[in-house]
Amino acid sequence: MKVAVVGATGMVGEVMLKVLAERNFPITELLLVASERSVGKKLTYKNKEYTVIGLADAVAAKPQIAIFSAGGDTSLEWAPKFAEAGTTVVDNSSAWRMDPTKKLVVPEINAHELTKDDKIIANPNCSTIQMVLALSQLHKKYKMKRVVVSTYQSVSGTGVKAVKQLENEIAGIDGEMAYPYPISRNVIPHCDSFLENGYTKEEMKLAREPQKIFNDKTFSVTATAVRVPTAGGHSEAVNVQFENDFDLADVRQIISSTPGIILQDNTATNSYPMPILAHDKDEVFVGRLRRDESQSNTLNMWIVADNLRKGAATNAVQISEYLIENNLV
Ligand code: A2P
Ligand code: 11C
Repeated sequence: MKVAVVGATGMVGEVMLKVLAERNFPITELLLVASERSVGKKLTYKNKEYTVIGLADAVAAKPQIAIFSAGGDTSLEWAPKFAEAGTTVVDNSSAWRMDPTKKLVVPEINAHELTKDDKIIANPNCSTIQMVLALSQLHKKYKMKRVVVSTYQSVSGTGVKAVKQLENEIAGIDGEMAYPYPISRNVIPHCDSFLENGYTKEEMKLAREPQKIFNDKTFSVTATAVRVPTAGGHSEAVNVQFENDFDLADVRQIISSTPGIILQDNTATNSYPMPILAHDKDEVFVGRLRRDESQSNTLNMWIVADNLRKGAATNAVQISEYLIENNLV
């Protein structure tokens, strides 16, 4: 496969290269692409040095797959140009997610919907991916009615500047601020920008993307997204009300047999998911499973995943693997 990684110099791009190498992705030719600022820069993949190229050169090279993580504007402008040249784009930005002509894919849930005609495929938001994966098999069995989610999101979701802000604050160094307030020793109820309805964009992604991924509008989601001073992963407290009653032992069994999920739920040994345990892992970790005693058919759970891995790079690479395995590129 001739593969382009667009945004290769970025934070997700770096993890993308790591994941592609770890999974031994079948690459015959690799194109590392970034903005004009980075053209000529050297990057390493599997101990080999590559020179960063620009987008126009990458389109002309006609890769079979281009994995994008270069921001929404770059995707809006360039993904169609790659698609026109015959390349299948797997896009990590929010640019195409809610476009009704594009599929929004978490491979374990809906990759079977993909066809050869899907030339631009959207990767969901990181906090959406871990939540829907944890809920997918429970939804199948018990049918979700309403989800209330509160997130505790890692600074790595904002980018390099935010990671640096946290590091500087911990070290007592004055530096550039990614957030309007200090993040060390603080939590900020503000992920991405505010919308007219009073929610943030991140909260609306959590509310809207799951319905598209499950192709089901019969349930609703409401979210509060909060930034916390952690770097290794996003955590989520999820309260889910089902149409049907469930058995907690059965819930545990379903969660532990869902591909891509690890059940970490033993209060006797203080075993529960945390960002320090999920960091650099591809799986989604689920724990603190308990019945909501205030309402019927309702479950409380705690979900953690590395937002740069399953929340971004790993999911995009898994989509690309599915395309190859099923002769869709
Ligand atoms: P560059 O390093 O040249 O700016 P991050 O999310 O960590 O900021 O990374 C964003 C990635 O997207 C980087 O690889 C960045 O390249 C790339 N990028 C940003 N703007 C453009 C653009 N206009 N064209 C191509 N790549 C872009
Ligand atoms: C965050 N979820 O942690 C964001 C980062 O729509 O892909 C990714 C934004 C997106 O702030």
